[in-house]
Amino acid sequence: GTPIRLVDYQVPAYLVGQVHLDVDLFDEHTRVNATLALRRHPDAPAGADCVLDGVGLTLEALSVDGEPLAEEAWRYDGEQLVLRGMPDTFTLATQVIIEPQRNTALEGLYVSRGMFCTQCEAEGFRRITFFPDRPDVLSRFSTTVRADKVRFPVLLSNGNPVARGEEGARHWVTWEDPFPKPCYLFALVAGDLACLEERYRTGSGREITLQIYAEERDLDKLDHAMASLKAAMAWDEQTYGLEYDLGIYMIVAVSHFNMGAMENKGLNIFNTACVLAHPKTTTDAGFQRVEAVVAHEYFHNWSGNRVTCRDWFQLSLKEGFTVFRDQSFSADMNSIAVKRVEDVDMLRTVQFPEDQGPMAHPVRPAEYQKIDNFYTVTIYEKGAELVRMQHGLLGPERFRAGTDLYFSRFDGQAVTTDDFVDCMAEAGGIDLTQFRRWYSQAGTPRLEASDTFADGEYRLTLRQSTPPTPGQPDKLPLMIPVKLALLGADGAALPLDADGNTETVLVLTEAEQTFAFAVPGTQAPVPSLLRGFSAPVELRYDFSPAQLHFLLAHDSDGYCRWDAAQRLYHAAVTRLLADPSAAEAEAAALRPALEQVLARAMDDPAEAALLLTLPGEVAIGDRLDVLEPDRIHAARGALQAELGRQLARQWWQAGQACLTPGPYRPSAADIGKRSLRHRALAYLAAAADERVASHLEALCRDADNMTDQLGALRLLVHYRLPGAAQALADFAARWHDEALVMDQWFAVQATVPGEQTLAQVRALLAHADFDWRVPNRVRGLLGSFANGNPTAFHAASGEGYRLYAEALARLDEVNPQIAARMAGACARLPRLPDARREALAAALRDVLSRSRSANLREMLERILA
Ligand code: DPP
Ligand code: ZN
Repeated sequence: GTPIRLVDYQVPAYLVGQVHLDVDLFDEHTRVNATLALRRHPDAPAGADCVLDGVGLTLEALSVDGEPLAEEAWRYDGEQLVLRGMPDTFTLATQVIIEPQRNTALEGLYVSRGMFCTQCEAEGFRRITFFPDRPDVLSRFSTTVRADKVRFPVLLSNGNPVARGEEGARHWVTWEDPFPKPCYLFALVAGDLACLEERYRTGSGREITLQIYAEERDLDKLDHAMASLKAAMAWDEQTYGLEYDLGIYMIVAVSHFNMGAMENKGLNIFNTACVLAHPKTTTDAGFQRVEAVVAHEYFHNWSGNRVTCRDWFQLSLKEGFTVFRDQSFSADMNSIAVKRVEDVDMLRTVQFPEDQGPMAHPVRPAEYQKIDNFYTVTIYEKGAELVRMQHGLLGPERFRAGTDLYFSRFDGQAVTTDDFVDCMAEAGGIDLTQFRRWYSQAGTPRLEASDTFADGEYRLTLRQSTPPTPGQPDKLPLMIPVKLALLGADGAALPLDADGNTETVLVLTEAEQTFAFAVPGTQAPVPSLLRGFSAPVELRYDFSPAQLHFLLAHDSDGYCRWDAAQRLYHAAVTRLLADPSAAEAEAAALRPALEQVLARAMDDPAEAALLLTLPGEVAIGDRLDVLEPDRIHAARGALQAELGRQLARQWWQAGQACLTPGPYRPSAADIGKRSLRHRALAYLAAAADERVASHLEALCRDADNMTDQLGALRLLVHYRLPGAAQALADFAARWHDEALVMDQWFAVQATVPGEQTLAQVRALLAHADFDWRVPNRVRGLLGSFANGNPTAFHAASGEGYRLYAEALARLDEVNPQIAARMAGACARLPRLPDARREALAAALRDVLSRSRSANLREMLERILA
């Protein structure tokens, strides 16, 4: 297809001031009447056509200033409506028919379990009515929703309800949103919904009504989202000085949803997986996800809605910043160190591979075919790292001055990432010219560090380089903040300057630079590098095992402790790949480090659990030149089993010490304990400890919460322990009415290591509870299979690839966005060894030849390029 390019950006020919929508919902179709007040953009060329987007609309009526339009003055090709010879200002009225009941792509207006709902970001609004569907057209919306009053008692849209009425069996409500917004923030809901309603008083004393809507059966699963929303509102007032701006804030839970959630003005629509939470059905990870996503969407009210994006190349303007905000919020609500490690782990295991493969793109891309394909970890998580680096360079006070400037200067406007960086540079009084390259240059920078110590001087040399990425062969040096401490023999950080500071930020701007420090004594210090993961780079430094053990024991930086442990584990697994018989010796060598972590584990069980987690099979594979999933599985498994055996007593003790008596609470403290306990049980399961199977069976059967039940189930099934089959059957019998729990049941089975799982995945695809139209179910089965089961997905027979390719083709007919997203799991193709690469390429070429959607085609073309 033809790409859309950033350099081609032009202002829209016409803007829309006021828009009124009248949406009449029926069983077979929906009629949408739209009235748009259009005016020519002051900077648009005179005489330019008025172009409105509209995909798959059946046009029933069209008038300009109340008069039907002559045939030759307009044309509609199924995607765009072009009006010729229009005056500078005019009113356009259109009437169209759409069919939400048949909309399985879940873009625009659709039906989920009998409820009408919308998803308009990025380009769904054009499937509802004719409109300039681009984020730089900001309009004031009023919306009338009409439907059967018995089946759809709740009728919602953005803003405030201003009028309502009845007409026989039907009723209607009119909503008005006082804030001009781009149409991607439009939302509409009609359904038979229950509601949890509470109040929140802002810092300035305004009372806000908070409503969370869900199906009646889920009403008891809304308390956590409500508490999270209030916490987020208070946090944003305190941290950024930002208050909510309407009198009402609504969230609606929807079962069929392509994304996690959507920040529509005043009316967020959420995937049930990101809003429903109950101890019986939701894991600790689920509770934390709800807290994070509720906050994320709330924070968008300012970073996204009040100040929005000029065009979709600027997507990270709102997403990178808002992820940074939600990460900071979650850190404050739980643990700063633990949250940082979790975020870094995800960045390194998911974003780095994206940045090193065929999908690599800058945080501000230069071109795309389907913007839906660019809701990526690079735009979101790497984008957040760019904001975090600016926060680090400015310090908290000047960063806040920068955000104040940004929100006041651009309130009500659609702007660019450059505008954001301008505010930071201005408020921070620093030159960020070179820093901007982070936005335009793709790829993960490599940072090589080497050092010398002589005559009381420690010299650290840093070299940077960024490998080529598609379309960007040559890279320029970036501005890289490297936070550093030097640890003395006793493990304490040495003073680095006359003021006695023990931590500093080296700002690397050249390809290579050397930094010198006076260090008393005769012993070389141990460098604590890239503290807090101060830049999203791959750090290479030739740490000795002794240095890593030392950092793990003494470094006061949580990220550096964790990174030291990860380096030790990677090294051990790498040696085991060469000599599989050495598991016992490798485990014995790691043992002192693990024992020392376990000895002080109760100080911070959550951190201990992270320190005790071996890198996953996928992450190990990503470090190797040749992917050998079976050998990786065997090597990692042998190490885990040996550690389980050699430390069995300590694992049982840790599990015991981490019991959380009393009712389940999703507090950071209890979550940490459960996480360490399950880590310990995983080692014991790997070791096939003689008591572990019955312990897990009992936990899976009797626990009062989903974290314990599901954790136990996964270990039973993945380690093929006695009782696994029965536990799976019992679990399904117990939870078959809870869709979100069953998603996990599918995922557990799809991730059992080994080629024999392929038959199981095929069986599950044919299971009565599998549904191609429910993205959560598709992700649960197919997503976890392809992303989390390397031994099956990459089976030497090529069968995993064929199965997956068939599924992509099938999915593409139902939901192109999800099909394209799932295709991302194949992006490691260029790194596969010959036979596998050919097998996957052949399977994908076959899908490409049949693919109907531009979404899936763009992904496959990039991967196969
Ligand atoms: N709803 C998605 C998010 O919040 C897209 N904006 O990230
Ligand atoms: Zn977002």
